[in-house]
Amino acid sequence: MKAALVVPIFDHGDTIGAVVEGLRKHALPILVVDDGSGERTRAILEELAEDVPELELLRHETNRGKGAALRTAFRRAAERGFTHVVHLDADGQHDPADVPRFLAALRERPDALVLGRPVFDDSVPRTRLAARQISRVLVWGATASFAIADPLVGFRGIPLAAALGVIDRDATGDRMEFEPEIAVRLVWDGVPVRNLATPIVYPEHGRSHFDFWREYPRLAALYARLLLGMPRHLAGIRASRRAGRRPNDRRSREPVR
Ligand SMILES: Nc1nc2c(ncn2[C@@H]2O[C@H](COP(=O)(O)OP(=O)(O)O)[C@@H](O)[C@H]2O)c(=O)[nH]1
Ligand SMILES: [Mg+2]
Repeated sequence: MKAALVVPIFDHGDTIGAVVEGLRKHALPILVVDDGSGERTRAILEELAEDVPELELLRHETNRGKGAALRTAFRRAAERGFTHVVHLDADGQHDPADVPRFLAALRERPDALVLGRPVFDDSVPRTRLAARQISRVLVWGATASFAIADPLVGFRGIPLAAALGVIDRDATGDRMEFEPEIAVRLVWDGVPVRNLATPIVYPEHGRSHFDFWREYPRLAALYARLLLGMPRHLAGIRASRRAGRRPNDRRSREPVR
């Protein structure tokens, strides 16, 4: 396994420094995709790229969306010869100290998709939890399984060959709908899933670009498409269930620390 770390970023200049600092401890190449951030974040990223030799800065000139940024990162990582990436958010909601657990899970099952299973503290807004619950149930329907514990999580271990198989074949969404979509499509392709408990915090002054009214129609359309597509993919779903069986695996339910 040859792994790199990936961070998609849009205007999260205030938090990226600490995230990169946390990631450097793992001594792996870091790919940061600046998805058309404004001046301030752009300047911070340029400075970081100068200070951190193992950091490669990729840029979209205009904002194209988190899904588009992740696709850029996956393609670049594969081009550089990496077989796997671990990606996490730039806004400090994920704990870089958990990266080795994602790497260990990938090493143990190089063919599997490793998803964070969010462990929230009291900082999580109630409305977010409710929206997440709806997403989970819809994705359980679309995969006819409980393989995916949380389809919206942005802390993941990705087997690149399988992910490129999806993004080179299917026109996946550009924005926040990309993450649930690729997870479901990987399950449809027979890829087993491991869910790793990991903390997700909502910092007091945290800024989210998740605009409910902008994302909601996109997510609703995606879930409708996925639910309709499910019957055609039952064979793959069964294969992943046979190969994985991970959601019920005690190891995948272990608490963090
Ligand atoms: N590349 C890219 N990243 C984005 C975009 N919007 C958000 N992000 C990044 O995706 C991650 C999650 O976004 P965030 O706004 O925190 O959404 P939330 O955590 O779902 O509320 C962060 O690392 C953001 O910097 C976007 O349009 N493009
Ligand atoms: Mg966030």
